[in-house]
Amino acid sequence: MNFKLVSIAVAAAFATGTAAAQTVVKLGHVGPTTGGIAHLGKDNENGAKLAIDELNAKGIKIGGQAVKFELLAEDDAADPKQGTAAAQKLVDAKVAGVIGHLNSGTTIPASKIYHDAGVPQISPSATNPKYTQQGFKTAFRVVAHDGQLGGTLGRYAVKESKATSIAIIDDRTAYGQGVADEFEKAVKGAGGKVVGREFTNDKATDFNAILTKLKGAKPDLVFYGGMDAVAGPMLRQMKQLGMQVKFMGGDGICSSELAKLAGDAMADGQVICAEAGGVTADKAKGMEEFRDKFKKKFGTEVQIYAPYVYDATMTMVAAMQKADSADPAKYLPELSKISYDGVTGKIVFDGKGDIKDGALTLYTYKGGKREQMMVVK
Ligand code: ABU
Repeated sequence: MNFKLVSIAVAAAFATGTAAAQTVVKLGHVGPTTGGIAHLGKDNENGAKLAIDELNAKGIKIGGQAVKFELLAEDDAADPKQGTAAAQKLVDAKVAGVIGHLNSGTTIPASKIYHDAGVPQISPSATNPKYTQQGFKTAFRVVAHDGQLGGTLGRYAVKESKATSIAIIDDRTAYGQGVADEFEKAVKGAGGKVVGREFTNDKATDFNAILTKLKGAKPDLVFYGGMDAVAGPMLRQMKQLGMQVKFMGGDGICSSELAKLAGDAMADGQVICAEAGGVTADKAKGMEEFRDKFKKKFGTEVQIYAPYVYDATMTMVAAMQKADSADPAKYLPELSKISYDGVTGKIVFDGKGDIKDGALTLYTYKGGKREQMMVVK
């Protein structure tokens, strides 16, 4: 493809009569910045903004030219149709690469559009394995997938939490159903008993019917495959029904916001969730500094994936620097063999585009705050 992405912005220095040419490299970011999980979409978008601002402050040169990175941020509202529309818009705008999308349900259909246009895409948070199983050389992800998430949580529920009767609910999205299936498989593999399986949707607010049905099966642990915006009200309704049993979920519920969404319905230590990445002890200080920097700039705590978005953006640009080109055809081979030392750990991709040696972090909540339990590889 003839991908001439550069547009030249000339910053005229009128005082001296000299002019400095800057190559503008457009990078896309897509996440749901409206709707129920807008707080997560904004968290991701801010991770990209932070990276772009730092890259521009560094004064990077590519192909001998000073580069100005421009972020084209799109909202897909976590909706597959809006996701593909946003992807097409970014392709038409001739972005050099895309960071996103946030949800598996939008990332997977959008990945075909980026693939067909030859545009590299790194998802910082979509965990459905299918994303990197389509044979698209343009698709990468910097987090672990649902097989790892659901598998680890399922084994943990049986072996560490010692749950004997487990109920499962999912939101029927690509992510929610996928992670719940993996969890169920792992529970059964570890000798655990699933006493009920129900589903809802990612916009639901009333769970009384399914919770009442599950309550009859007397579970001592409920797993929810879905996002925090639904998990919070679900926890409230569980408490109202006198069902304050252990509650588990994947990365979609594992936000700072969950404590607010659940209000006083969440008892200390009741909820266990897993982020699909994790920093080992040697990286803890760097992550702490990142969180401080993020809070100072945006006035808000990191929700889940802002550091992964930041790293994904930096990784993409590191590949451009290695190729000395922002032309996707030229830097894509460098991206596939990159080794980037990020704030979230080392980013190296396997042959499918999945992160090699991906970690998970288990969290619980105490006093309304997310508290790290352990990092698992
Ligand atoms: N991984 C949780 C949220 C994003 C998704 O995979 O849909």
